[in-house]
Amino acid sequence: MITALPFVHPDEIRARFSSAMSNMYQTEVPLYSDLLQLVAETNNQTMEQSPELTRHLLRTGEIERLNMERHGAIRVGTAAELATLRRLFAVMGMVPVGYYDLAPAGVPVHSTAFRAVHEASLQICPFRIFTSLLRLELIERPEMRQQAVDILAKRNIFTPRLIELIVKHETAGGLADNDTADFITESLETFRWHNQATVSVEIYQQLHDQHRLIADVVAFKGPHINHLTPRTLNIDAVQAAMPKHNIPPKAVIEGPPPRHCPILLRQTSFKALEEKVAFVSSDGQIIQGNHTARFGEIEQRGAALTAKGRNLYDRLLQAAQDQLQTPANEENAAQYMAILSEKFSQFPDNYPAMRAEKLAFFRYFPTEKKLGGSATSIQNLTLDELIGAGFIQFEPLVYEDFLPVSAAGIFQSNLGDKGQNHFAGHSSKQDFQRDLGADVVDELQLYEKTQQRSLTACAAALKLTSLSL
Ligand code: OOG
Ligand code: NI
Repeated sequence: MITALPFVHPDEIRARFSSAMSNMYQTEVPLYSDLLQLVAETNNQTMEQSPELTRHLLRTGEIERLNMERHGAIRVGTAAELATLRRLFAVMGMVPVGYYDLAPAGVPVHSTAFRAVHEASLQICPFRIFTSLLRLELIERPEMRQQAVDILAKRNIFTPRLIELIVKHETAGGLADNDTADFITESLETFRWHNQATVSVEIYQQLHDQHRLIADVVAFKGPHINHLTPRTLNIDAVQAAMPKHNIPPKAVIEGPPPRHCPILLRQTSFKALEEKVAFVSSDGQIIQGNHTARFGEIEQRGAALTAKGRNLYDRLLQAAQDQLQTPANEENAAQYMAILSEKFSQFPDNYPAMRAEKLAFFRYFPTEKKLGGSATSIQNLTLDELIGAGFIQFEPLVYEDFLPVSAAGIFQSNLGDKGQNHFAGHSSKQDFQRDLGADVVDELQLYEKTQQRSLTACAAALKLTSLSL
Protein backbone atom coordinates (compact mmCIF):
# COMPACT_ATOMS: atom_id res chain seq x y z
CA MET A 1 0.00 0.00 0.00
CA ILE A 2 1.27 3.46 -0.84
CA THR A 3 0.64 6.10 1.77
CA ALA A 4 0.90 9.66 0.56
CA LEU A 5 3.39 11.69 2.55
CA PRO A 6 1.64 14.49 4.36
CA PHE A 7 2.16 17.93 2.88
CA VAL A 8 3.86 20.65 4.86
CA HIS A 9 1.38 23.45 5.49
CA PRO A 10 2.08 26.55 3.34
CA ASP A 11 2.22 28.65 6.54
CA GLU A 12 5.00 26.41 7.80
CA ILE A 13 6.88 26.62 4.49
CA ARG A 14 6.65 30.41 4.67
CA ALA A 15 7.94 30.46 8.25
CA ARG A 16 10.91 28.25 7.30
CA PHE A 17 11.62 30.30 4.19
CA SER A 18 11.45 33.61 6.05
CA SER A 19 13.90 32.38 8.64
CA ALA A 20 16.28 30.95 6.02
CA MET A 21 16.12 34.24 4.12
CA SER A 22 16.97 36.17 7.27
CA ASN A 23 19.96 33.92 7.95
CA MET A 24 21.19 34.35 4.41
CA TYR A 25 20.85 38.15 4.54
CA GLN A 26 22.70 38.28 7.88
CA THR A 27 25.70 36.65 6.28
CA GLU A 28 25.40 38.79 3.12
CA VAL A 29 24.90 42.11 4.94
CA PRO A 30 26.40 42.04 8.47
CA LEU A 31 24.97 45.51 9.22
CA TYR A 32 21.51 43.88 9.04
CA SER A 33 22.57 41.63 11.90
CA ASP A 34 23.52 44.68 13.99
CA LEU A 35 20.20 46.28 13.17
CA LEU A 36 18.30 43.16 14.28
CA GLN A 37 20.06 43.28 17.61
CA LEU A 38 19.30 46.97 18.08
CA VAL A 39 15.63 46.41 17.22
CA ALA A 40 15.31 43.46 19.62
CA GLU A 41 16.87 45.47 22.48
CA THR A 42 14.65 48.48 21.79
CA ASN A 43 11.55 46.28 21.62
CA ASN A 44 12.32 44.77 25.02
CA GLN A 45 12.92 48.19 26.57
CA THR A 46 9.73 49.58 25.03
CA MET A 47 7.65 46.73 26.44
CA GLU A 48 9.23 47.15 29.89
CA GLN A 49 8.39 50.84 29.85
CA SER A 50 4.83 50.42 28.60
CA PRO A 51 2.66 47.80 30.30
CA GLU A 52 -0.30 49.09 28.28
CA LEU A 53 1.46 48.31 24.99
CA THR A 54 2.50 44.89 26.31
CA ARG A 55 -1.10 44.07 27.28
CA HIS A 56 -2.23 45.09 23.80
CA LEU A 57 0.41 42.87 22.16
CA LEU A 58 -0.57 39.97 24.38
CA ARG A 59 -4.27 40.31 23.66
CA THR A 60 -3.83 40.43 19.89
CA GLY A 61 -1.15 37.75 19.86
CA GLU A 62 1.24 40.12 18.08
CA ILE A 63 3.81 39.52 20.80
CA GLU A 64 4.33 36.00 19.45
CA ARG A 65 5.02 37.10 15.89
CA LEU A 66 7.07 40.20 16.68
CA ASN A 67 10.55 38.68 16.61
CA MET A 68 10.03 36.79 13.38
CA GLU A 69 8.23 39.65 11.67
CA ARG A 70 9.96 41.06 8.62
CA HIS A 71 9.43 42.06 5.02
CA GLY A 72 11.79 41.93 2.09
CA ALA A 73 11.89 43.59 -1.31
CA ILE A 74 12.85 42.45 -4.79
CA ARG A 75 12.69 43.94 -8.29
CA VAL A 76 12.18 42.04 -11.54
CA GLY A 77 12.40 42.96 -15.20
CA THR A 78 9.89 40.89 -17.16
CA ALA A 79 6.29 39.74 -17.06
CA ALA A 80 7.41 36.11 -17.14
CA GLU A 81 9.62 36.64 -14.08
CA LEU A 82 6.77 38.30 -12.20
CA ALA A 83 4.26 35.59 -13.11
CA THR A 84 6.62 32.81 -12.02
CA LEU A 85 7.27 34.62 -8.74
CA ARG A 86 3.51 34.59 -8.15
CA ARG A 87 3.52 30.81 -8.52
CA LEU A 88 6.61 30.51 -6.30
CA PHE A 89 5.05 32.55 -3.49
CA ALA A 90 1.79 30.60 -3.78
CA VAL A 91 3.71 27.55 -2.49
CA MET A 92 4.13 29.50 0.76
CA GLY A 93 0.52 30.70 0.94
CA MET A 94 1.42 34.20 -0.24
CA VAL A 95 -0.78 36.05 -2.71
CA PRO A 96 -0.39 39.46 -4.35
CA VAL A 97 -2.12 42.11 -2.25
CA GLY A 98 -2.49 45.72 -3.37
CA TYR A 99 -1.14 47.69 -6.32
CA TYR A 100 1.48 50.42 -5.85
CA ASP A 101 2.33 52.79 -8.68
CA LEU A 102 5.63 54.49 -7.96
CA ALA A 103 6.04 56.28 -11.33
CA PRO A 104 4.46 59.54 -10.10
CA ALA A 105 7.17 59.65 -7.43
CA GLY A 106 9.96 59.23 -9.96
CA VAL A 107 10.59 55.50 -9.65
CA PRO A 108 9.95 53.58 -12.91
CA VAL A 109 8.30 50.53 -11.32
CA HIS A 110 4.93 49.31 -10.19
CA SER A 111 4.54 46.83 -7.40
CA THR A 112 2.50 44.51 -5.23
CA ALA A 113 3.15 42.79 -1.91
CA PHE A 114 3.01 39.02 -1.64
CA ARG A 115 1.70 38.02 1.77
CA ALA A 116 -0.61 35.69 3.69
CA VAL A 117 -4.17 36.95 3.98
CA HIS A 118 -5.96 35.22 6.85
CA GLU A 119 -5.29 36.43 10.40
CA ALA A 120 -4.54 32.87 11.52
CA SER A 121 -1.87 32.53 8.81
CA LEU A 122 -0.45 35.96 9.55
CA GLN A 123 -0.18 34.94 13.17
CA ILE A 124 1.98 31.95 12.22
CA CYS A 125 4.22 34.03 9.96
CA PRO A 126 3.50 37.54 8.67
CA PHE A 127 6.40 37.50 6.17
CA ARG A 128 5.72 39.77 3.19
CA ILE A 129 7.69 40.64 0.11
CA PHE A 130 7.39 43.92 -1.75
CA THR A 131 7.80 43.01 -5.41
CA SER A 132 8.39 45.55 -8.14
CA LEU A 133 8.31 45.20 -11.90
CA LEU A 134 10.51 47.55 -13.88
CA ARG A 135 8.45 49.59 -16.35
CA LEU A 136 10.67 49.42 -19.41
CA GLU A 137 8.11 51.43 -21.38
CA LEU A 138 9.14 54.42 -19.26
CA ILE A 139 12.70 54.30 -20.62
CA GLU A 140 12.80 57.15 -23.11
CA ARG A 141 15.45 56.06 -25.58
CA PRO A 142 14.10 53.19 -27.74
CA GLU A 143 17.54 51.66 -28.37
CA MET A 144 18.20 51.53 -24.61
CA ARG A 145 14.82 49.97 -24.02
CA GLN A 146 15.55 47.31 -26.62
CA GLN A 147 18.97 46.64 -25.13
CA ALA A 148 17.41 46.09 -21.69
CA VAL A 149 14.76 43.78 -23.17
CA ASP A 150 17.45 41.73 -24.96
CA ILE A 151 19.62 41.37 -21.85
CA LEU A 152 16.67 40.34 -19.71
CA ALA A 153 15.49 37.81 -22.33
CA LYS A 154 18.76 35.91 -21.88
CA ARG A 155 18.55 35.35 -18.16
CA ASN A 156 16.70 32.70 -16.21
CA ILE A 157 16.27 33.58 -12.55
CA PHE A 158 14.86 30.21 -11.46
CA THR A 159 16.69 26.90 -11.23
CA PRO A 160 15.15 23.96 -13.16
CA ARG A 161 14.63 22.10 -9.86
CA LEU A 162 12.70 25.06 -8.44
CA ILE A 163 10.35 25.11 -11.43
CA GLU A 164 9.87 21.36 -11.01
CA LEU A 165 8.89 21.84 -7.36
CA ILE A 166 6.50 24.70 -8.17
CA VAL A 167 4.78 22.49 -10.75
CA LYS A 168 4.68 19.61 -8.26
CA HIS A 169 2.98 21.87 -5.74
CA GLU A 170 0.45 22.97 -8.35
CA THR A 171 -0.38 19.47 -9.57
CA ALA A 172 -0.19 17.47 -6.32
CA GLY A 173 -1.59 20.23 -4.13
CA GLY A 174 1.38 20.59 -1.79
CA LEU A 175 4.97 19.71 -0.96
CA ALA A 176 6.19 16.99 1.40
CA ASP A 177 8.94 17.62 3.95
CA ASN A 178 11.96 16.71 1.79
CA ASP A 179 10.62 18.67 -1.16
CA THR A 180 10.03 21.63 1.13
CA ALA A 181 13.67 21.65 2.18
CA ASP A 182 14.70 21.59 -1.49
CA PHE A 183 12.19 24.29 -2.34
CA ILE A 184 13.71 26.62 0.25
CA THR A 185 17.30 26.01 -0.85
CA GLU A 186 16.40 26.39 -4.51
CA SER A 187 14.36 29.54 -4.07
CA LEU A 188 17.12 31.21 -2.05
CA GLU A 189 19.22 30.80 -5.23
CA THR A 190 16.85 33.23 -6.93
CA PHE A 191 17.15 35.85 -4.20
CA ARG A 192 20.81 35.67 -3.24
CA TRP A 193 23.42 38.25 -4.16
CA HIS A 194 25.58 37.65 -7.24
CA ASN A 195 28.81 39.59 -7.23
CA GLN A 196 29.27 39.05 -10.93
CA ALA A 197 27.22 41.19 -13.32
CA THR A 198 25.89 39.79 -16.60
CA VAL A 199 27.09 42.78 -18.61
CA SER A 200 30.21 44.79 -19.34
CA VAL A 201 31.06 47.85 -17.34
CA GLU A 202 30.17 50.04 -20.37
CA ILE A 203 26.67 48.61 -20.67
CA TYR A 204 26.21 48.82 -16.93
CA GLN A 205 27.12 52.50 -17.12
CA GLN A 206 24.64 53.14 -19.94
CA LEU A 207 21.85 51.44 -18.00
CA HIS A 208 22.87 53.32 -14.88
CA ASP A 209 22.79 56.65 -16.72
CA GLN A 210 19.16 55.99 -17.63
CA HIS A 211 18.26 55.21 -14.03
CA ARG A 212 20.14 53.43 -11.26
CA LEU A 213 17.22 51.14 -10.80
CA ILE A 214 17.41 49.97 -14.40
CA ALA A 215 21.04 48.93 -13.87
CA ASP A 216 20.10 47.17 -10.64
CA VAL A 217 17.43 45.07 -12.32
CA VAL A 218 18.93 44.48 -15.75
CA ALA A 219 22.66 43.98 -15.12
CA PHE A 220 22.44 41.08 -12.66
CA LYS A 221 21.66 37.38 -12.72
CA GLY A 222 18.66 37.63 -10.48
CA PRO A 223 16.42 39.73 -8.24
CA HIS A 224 18.69 39.91 -5.20
CA ILE A 225 16.81 40.66 -2.02
CA ASN A 226 17.62 44.33 -1.46
CA HIS A 227 16.54 44.68 2.17
CA LEU A 228 14.86 42.79 4.99
CA THR A 229 12.96 44.87 7.48
CA PRO A 230 12.33 43.95 11.11
CA ARG A 231 9.38 45.44 13.01
CA THR A 232 10.11 47.78 15.89
CA LEU A 233 7.80 48.99 18.63
CA ASN A 234 9.55 52.38 18.80
CA ILE A 235 11.00 53.64 15.55
CA ASP A 236 12.00 57.03 16.99
CA ALA A 237 14.21 55.29 19.55
CA VAL A 238 15.85 53.08 16.91
CA GLN A 239 16.36 56.03 14.53
CA ALA A 240 18.05 57.98 17.33
CA ALA A 241 20.26 55.03 18.30
CA MET A 242 21.33 54.06 14.76
CA PRO A 243 24.27 56.52 14.39
CA LYS A 244 25.76 55.35 17.71
CA HIS A 245 25.83 51.84 16.25
CA ASN A 246 27.48 53.05 13.04
CA ILE A 247 24.29 52.56 11.09
CA PRO A 248 23.63 55.79 9.16
CA PRO A 249 19.83 56.46 8.92
CA LYS A 250 18.04 58.46 6.23
CA ALA A 251 17.06 61.98 7.29
CA VAL A 252 13.35 61.55 8.00
CA ILE A 253 11.07 58.74 9.02
CA GLU A 254 8.51 58.06 6.28
CA GLY A 255 4.80 57.93 7.07
CA PRO A 256 2.72 59.48 9.85
CA PRO A 257 4.25 61.40 12.78
CA PRO A 258 4.77 59.78 16.23
CA ARG A 259 1.40 59.17 17.90
CA HIS A 260 0.00 57.63 21.02
CA CYS A 261 -2.07 55.28 18.82
CA PRO A 262 0.16 54.39 15.84
CA ILE A 263 -1.48 54.19 12.42
CA LEU A 264 -0.41 52.47 9.21
CA LEU A 265 3.33 52.32 8.88
CA ARG A 266 6.40 54.38 9.77
CA GLN A 267 9.70 53.44 8.10
CA THR A 268 13.30 54.49 8.00
CA SER A 269 16.33 52.99 6.28
CA PHE A 270 20.09 53.01 6.28
CA LYS A 271 22.00 53.97 3.17
CA ALA A 272 22.79 51.39 0.53
CA LEU A 273 26.16 49.70 0.75
CA GLU A 274 28.77 50.08 -1.94
CA GLU A 275 29.62 46.57 -3.06
CA LYS A 276 32.26 45.13 -5.33
CA VAL A 277 30.98 43.72 -8.59
CA ALA A 278 32.81 41.97 -11.40
CA PHE A 279 31.71 43.17 -14.84
CA VAL A 280 32.19 40.85 -17.79
CA SER A 281 33.06 42.08 -21.29
CA SER A 282 31.96 40.23 -24.41
CA ASP A 283 35.55 38.93 -24.81
CA GLY A 284 35.34 37.44 -21.32
CA GLN A 285 37.49 40.05 -19.65
CA ILE A 286 36.59 40.83 -16.05
CA ILE A 287 36.68 44.36 -14.70
CA GLN A 288 36.10 45.15 -11.01
CA GLY A 289 33.63 47.89 -10.17
CA ASN A 290 30.99 48.90 -7.64
CA HIS A 291 27.24 48.82 -7.32
CA THR A 292 24.96 50.11 -4.57
CA ALA A 293 21.68 48.32 -4.16
CA ARG A 294 21.29 46.71 -0.80
CA PHE A 295 20.29 48.59 2.29
CA GLY A 296 18.55 48.14 5.64
CA GLU A 297 15.20 49.31 6.83
CA ILE A 298 13.07 49.21 9.99
CA GLU A 299 9.41 49.83 10.45
CA GLN A 300 6.78 50.39 13.08
CA ARG A 301 3.30 49.14 12.29
CA GLY A 302 0.03 50.60 13.55
CA ALA A 303 -3.69 50.39 12.91
CA ALA A 304 -5.07 49.51 9.48
CA LEU A 305 -7.23 52.40 8.26
CA THR A 306 -10.58 52.26 6.49
CA ALA A 307 -10.97 54.05 3.15
CA LYS A 308 -12.17 57.07 5.13
CA GLY A 309 -9.19 56.99 7.47
CA ARG A 310 -6.81 56.48 4.57
CA ASN A 311 -8.22 59.50 2.74
CA LEU A 312 -7.66 61.60 5.81
CA TYR A 313 -4.10 60.27 6.12
CA ASP A 314 -3.30 60.99 2.46
CA ARG A 315 -4.78 64.50 2.73
CA LEU A 316 -2.81 65.42 5.87
CA LEU A 317 0.44 64.00 4.49
CA GLN A 318 -0.02 65.97 1.27
CA ALA A 319 -0.80 69.13 3.25
CA ALA A 320 2.44 68.73 5.22
CA GLN A 321 4.45 68.20 2.02
CA ASP A 322 2.79 71.19 0.34
CA GLN A 323 3.62 73.41 3.27
CA LEU A 324 7.27 72.32 3.30
CA GLN A 325 7.43 72.95 -0.46
CA THR A 326 10.75 71.12 -0.98
CA PRO A 327 11.28 67.37 -0.40
CA ALA A 328 12.17 66.58 3.21
CA ASN A 329 15.93 66.29 3.67
CA GLU A 330 18.69 66.55 6.30
CA GLU A 331 18.40 70.34 6.58
CA ASN A 332 14.65 70.63 7.02
CA ALA A 333 13.96 67.31 8.81
CA ALA A 334 13.03 68.92 12.15
CA GLN A 335 10.83 71.48 10.45
CA TYR A 336 9.09 68.78 8.42
CA MET A 337 8.38 66.66 11.53
CA ALA A 338 6.91 69.73 13.26
CA ILE A 339 4.62 70.49 10.31
CA LEU A 340 3.61 66.85 10.06
CA SER A 341 2.66 66.63 13.75
CA GLU A 342 0.72 69.88 13.47
CA LYS A 343 -1.27 68.61 10.45
CA PHE A 344 -1.97 65.26 12.07
CA SER A 345 -3.47 66.90 15.15
CA GLN A 346 -6.63 66.60 13.05
CA PHE A 347 -6.42 62.79 13.16
CA PRO A 348 -8.03 61.49 16.41
CA ASP A 349 -5.39 59.85 18.59
CA ASN A 350 -7.41 57.48 20.73
CA TYR A 351 -8.94 54.16 19.71
CA PRO A 352 -12.54 54.82 20.84
CA ALA A 353 -12.66 57.99 18.71
CA MET A 354 -10.98 56.26 15.75
CA ARG A 355 -13.61 53.53 16.05
CA ALA A 356 -16.56 55.88 16.49
CA GLU A 357 -15.49 57.86 13.43
CA LYS A 358 -14.88 54.66 11.42
CA LEU A 359 -11.28 55.64 10.64
CA ALA A 360 -9.68 52.28 11.47
CA PHE A 361 -10.42 48.55 11.46
CA PHE A 362 -10.72 46.72 14.76
CA ARG A 363 -10.78 43.20 16.07
CA TYR A 364 -13.34 42.37 18.73
CA PHE A 365 -12.77 39.97 21.62
CA PRO A 366 -15.25 38.55 24.13
CA THR A 367 -14.18 39.48 27.67
CA GLU A 368 -14.07 37.23 30.73
CA LYS A 369 -17.36 38.69 31.91
CA LYS A 370 -19.80 35.84 32.50
CA LEU A 371 -23.25 35.88 31.01
CA GLY A 372 -24.92 34.61 34.20
CA GLY A 373 -28.67 34.93 33.75
CA SER A 374 -28.21 37.64 31.16
CA ALA A 375 -28.02 35.44 28.04
CA THR A 376 -31.46 36.48 26.91
CA SER A 377 -31.30 40.02 28.22
CA ILE A 378 -28.28 40.93 26.10
CA GLN A 379 -29.84 39.59 22.87
CA ASN A 380 -30.99 42.99 21.77
CA LEU A 381 -27.94 44.98 22.73
CA THR A 382 -25.94 46.71 20.02
CA LEU A 383 -22.20 46.25 19.68
CA ASP A 384 -21.58 49.61 21.34
CA GLU A 385 -23.84 48.62 24.23
CA LEU A 386 -22.09 45.27 24.62
CA ILE A 387 -18.76 47.11 24.75
CA GLY A 388 -20.20 49.58 27.26
CA ALA A 389 -21.52 46.72 29.42
CA GLY A 390 -18.06 45.07 29.42
CA PHE A 391 -18.86 41.97 27.36
CA ILE A 392 -16.65 42.89 24.41
CA GLN A 393 -13.27 44.58 24.02
CA PHE A 394 -11.62 45.83 20.86
CA GLU A 395 -8.09 46.21 19.55
CA PRO A 396 -6.93 47.86 16.31
CA LEU A 397 -6.11 45.55 13.41
CA VAL A 398 -2.46 45.84 12.49
CA TYR A 399 -1.68 47.26 9.03
CA GLU A 400 -0.11 44.47 6.95
CA ASP A 401 0.60 46.44 3.78
CA PHE A 402 2.75 49.26 2.39
CA LEU A 403 2.43 52.94 1.49
CA PRO A 404 3.34 54.15 -2.01
CA VAL A 405 4.67 57.57 -0.91
CA SER A 406 6.83 55.95 1.79
CA ALA A 407 8.02 53.25 -0.60
CA ALA A 408 9.05 55.91 -3.11
CA GLY A 409 10.90 57.76 -0.33
CA ILE A 410 12.77 54.56 0.57
CA PHE A 411 13.66 53.92 -3.07
CA GLN A 412 14.80 57.52 -3.54
CA SER A 413 17.01 57.59 -0.48
CA ASN A 414 18.91 54.72 -2.02
CA LEU A 415 19.02 56.04 -5.55
CA GLY A 416 20.93 59.23 -4.82
CA ASP A 417 19.83 62.72 -5.70
CA LYS A 418 20.08 62.43 -9.44
CA GLY A 419 16.69 60.71 -9.63
CA GLN A 420 14.05 62.09 -11.96
CA ASN A 421 11.14 63.83 -10.26
CA HIS A 422 8.33 61.98 -11.89
CA PHE A 423 7.57 59.81 -14.87
CA ALA A 424 4.71 60.73 -17.12
CA GLY A 425 2.58 57.78 -18.15
CA HIS A 426 -0.62 56.61 -16.66
CA SER A 427 -0.98 54.24 -13.77
CA SER A 428 -1.45 50.79 -15.23
CA LYS A 429 -2.86 48.39 -12.72
CA GLN A 430 -4.39 46.45 -15.60
CA ASP A 431 -1.05 46.00 -17.34
CA PHE A 432 0.48 44.91 -14.06
CA GLN A 433 -2.24 42.32 -13.47
CA ARG A 434 -1.88 41.04 -17.01
CA ASP A 435 1.88 40.60 -16.46
CA LEU A 436 1.32 39.03 -13.06
CA GLY A 437 -1.23 36.64 -14.53
CA ALA A 438 -3.74 37.35 -11.76
CA ASP A 439 -5.64 40.15 -10.10
CA VAL A 440 -4.21 41.69 -6.96
CA VAL A 441 -6.30 41.32 -3.81
CA ASP A 442 -7.93 44.44 -2.38
CA GLU A 443 -6.41 44.89 1.08
CA LEU A 444 -9.40 46.79 2.49
CA GLN A 445 -11.61 43.78 1.91
CA LEU A 446 -9.17 41.59 3.83
CA TYR A 447 -9.30 43.85 6.90
CA GLU A 448 -13.08 44.01 6.61
CA LYS A 449 -13.31 40.20 6.62
CA THR A 450 -10.99 39.82 9.61
CA GLN A 451 -13.04 42.39 11.49
CA GLN A 452 -16.25 40.56 10.60
CA ARG A 453 -14.86 37.15 11.66
CA SER A 454 -14.00 38.60 15.06
CA LEU A 455 -17.58 39.85 15.43
CA THR A 456 -18.90 36.44 14.46
CA ALA A 457 -16.67 34.83 17.10
CA CYS A 458 -17.95 37.28 19.73
CA ALA A 459 -21.54 36.50 18.76
CA ALA A 460 -20.87 32.77 19.19
CA ALA A 461 -19.20 33.28 22.58
CA LEU A 462 -22.08 35.41 23.79
CA LYS A 463 -24.71 33.14 22.21
CA LEU A 464 -26.08 35.96 20.09
CA THR A 465 -27.83 35.24 16.81
CA SER A 466 -25.86 37.96 15.05
CA LEU A 467 -23.64 40.93 15.69
CA SER A 468 -22.78 43.73 13.34
CA LEU A 469 -20.99 47.06 13.48
C1 OOG B 1 11.29 48.58 -2.38
C2 OOG B 1 11.08 49.83 -1.58
C3 OOG B 1 9.74 49.83 -0.87
C4 OOG B 1 8.91 49.56 1.52
O1 OOG B 1 9.07 49.04 2.62
O2 OOG B 1 8.08 50.47 1.33
C5 OOG B 1 9.75 49.09 0.42
C6 OOG B 1 12.61 48.50 -3.08
O3 OOG B 1 13.50 49.32 -2.82
O4 OOG B 1 12.74 47.58 -3.90
O5 OOG B 1 10.40 48.12 0.62
NI1 NI C 1 10.81 47.92 2.69
